[in-house]
Amino acid sequence: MAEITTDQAYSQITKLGAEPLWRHYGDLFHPEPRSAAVPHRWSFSDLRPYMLHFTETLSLEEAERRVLMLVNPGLADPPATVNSLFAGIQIIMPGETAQAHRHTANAFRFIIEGESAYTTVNGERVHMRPGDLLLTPGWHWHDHYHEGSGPMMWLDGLDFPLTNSFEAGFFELFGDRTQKSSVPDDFSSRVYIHGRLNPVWETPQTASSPVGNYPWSETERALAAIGDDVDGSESEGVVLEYTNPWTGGPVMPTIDCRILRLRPGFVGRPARTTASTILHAVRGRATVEVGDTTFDLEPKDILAVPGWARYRLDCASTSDDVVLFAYSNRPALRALELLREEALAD
Ligand code: 1HN
Repeated sequence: MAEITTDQAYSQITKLGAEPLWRHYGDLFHPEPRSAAVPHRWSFSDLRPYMLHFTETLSLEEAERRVLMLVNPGLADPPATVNSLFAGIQIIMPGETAQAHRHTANAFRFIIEGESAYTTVNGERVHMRPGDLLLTPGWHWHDHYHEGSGPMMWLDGLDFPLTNSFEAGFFELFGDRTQKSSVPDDFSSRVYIHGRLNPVWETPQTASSPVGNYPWSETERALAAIGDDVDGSESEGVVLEYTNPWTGGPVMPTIDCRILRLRPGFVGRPARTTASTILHAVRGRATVEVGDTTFDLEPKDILAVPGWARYRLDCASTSDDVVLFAYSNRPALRALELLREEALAD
């Protein structure tokens, strides 16, 4: 090679599509994870009037789904709520249908408000009430229908930031607007919800839980049965994971879902995890520190807790319980041997 200066060598390798690792090393390898996501709270009561506004101006024939995306200020493009996970709030009005489709992204809904809507998941009508957790695992057909009165709203959780980053996102319309019912209504929650009693005639079909709905009545019963004399976890109080009856593990391969009960006066021990988490306040008022910020969560608010951020949960009230719903990408990190979790000093 003819004599060239080092500056010329740098610019010429760039033209050849190469870069010197030694000039980028510190940007690529950090002693600890750095999350692009920031801690952030979305106020449900602030967003609710806009949800209602769009029910008047946008029909479900015009929108595939009437969803407000909760976009993390640090993760705008492509939009995500925390690393690998999405949160949105969906609204559907009486008589409306959200047409049948399927995608490789895993999804769930946690019901916030309203009754008498159902989602048809692979031919099974799954009815929803506030506090219910409904699953639509990847590549399951699903459409929503509201046969009740008043607005129906829920929190949508999806892992599409992950499926898209793997470049493994597929999407398909069913063709007909709705699926026909081909399975007894609420079949899966009737058959699979009994904990240690699983149906012997059924065989596992997918890595995800076969349960269409984890009803709030069962969740509430479990929390009540545990009672007040059990300590629970130092950081998260009485915390229960929704499980896949076939495996005892998470409900879907990339997302786990939990319910937390903080008793009045609970002061959590700080902790951190490489899992990125989204919290939703079901009942009561919680105070949550994430990194340097303290958030007062009102009922129905949603909070982004980025991976490896220090967090601490408090029950702000001394008379009422706090109940929080939490979902995270923990199962994906565990499968890749990237999960690290630790309690911190106060
Ligand atoms: C989706 O398909 C639903 O099926 C909800 O209800 C939210 C957000 C992004 C992409 C697809 C649904 C969604 C979504």
